[in-house]
Amino acid sequence: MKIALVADSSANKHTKPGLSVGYAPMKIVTEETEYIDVPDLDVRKMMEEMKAYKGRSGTACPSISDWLDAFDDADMILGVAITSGLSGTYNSGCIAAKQYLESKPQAKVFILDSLSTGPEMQLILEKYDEYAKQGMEFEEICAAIQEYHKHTHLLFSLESLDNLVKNGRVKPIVGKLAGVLGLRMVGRASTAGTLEPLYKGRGEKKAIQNIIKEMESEGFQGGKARITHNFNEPMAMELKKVILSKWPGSEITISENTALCGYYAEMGGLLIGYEDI
Ligand code: X90
Repeated sequence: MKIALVADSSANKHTKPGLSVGYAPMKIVTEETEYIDVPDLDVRKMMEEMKAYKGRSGTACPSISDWLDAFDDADMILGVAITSGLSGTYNSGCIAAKQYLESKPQAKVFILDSLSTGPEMQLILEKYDEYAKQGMEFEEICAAIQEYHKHTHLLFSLESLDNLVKNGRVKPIVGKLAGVLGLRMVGRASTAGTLEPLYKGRGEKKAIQNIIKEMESEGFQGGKARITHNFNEPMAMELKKVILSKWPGSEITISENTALCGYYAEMGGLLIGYEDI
């Protein structure tokens, strides 16, 4: 039986060896260019071009046929989508699933609404992979992943919320907090799958302290943490170091955001997904 792990590209390219994911690409669009969030897109070049670009820009969720391509004719499809609170991606994934089942009624498809994005989706994909490798049945996997999802979280640290505000993903008043040079906002994915500001402070050091404080109060106990960043490896490494000194034995990876998270988290932005088990 062929099993496919699928996600939209906001999950970012997965770096775990042996884990293969079919990505339904999101798009970043300007009045002149369309960047498709595929694994080999040059994200730095895109960010530089966007910085120089003065016109309007936005994003688009994967189409139904993008999802169907990612399903790859598999018999069991285990998927995860960016929060339905901010994107139509989950909805298009569900329509794709319905169409897929019409043409392949014996297949099994489940797509989880992550109520989050990026590195929290990586944790979900890794867990699907574990379940699939253990030979668990489809129904068992669906129940277990929803249970696991209750124990995963997303925090972020952003220097600018301009693209989120411009695209109506946060209220302008929230965006203003991070508008001042050197100020960083630390926030989390709310239970409704929207962006919830928690702290603002000057500099990366303060942001890291706030992230640690939040991880502790949400019950992190030295399990997995997945850090993704926008060309800010020093901050990611520092955060990893601080987590390890407080919770030795934590299993932490660092990787780069691809285009969708890159566009919204903006230069220097950092996301962290972690589990509280
Ligand atoms: O459908 C589309 O066009 C995509 C819209 C995506 C909007 C939000 C992307 C957020 C990316 C920024 C910080 C994390 C916020 C998490 C809130 C749940 C990353």
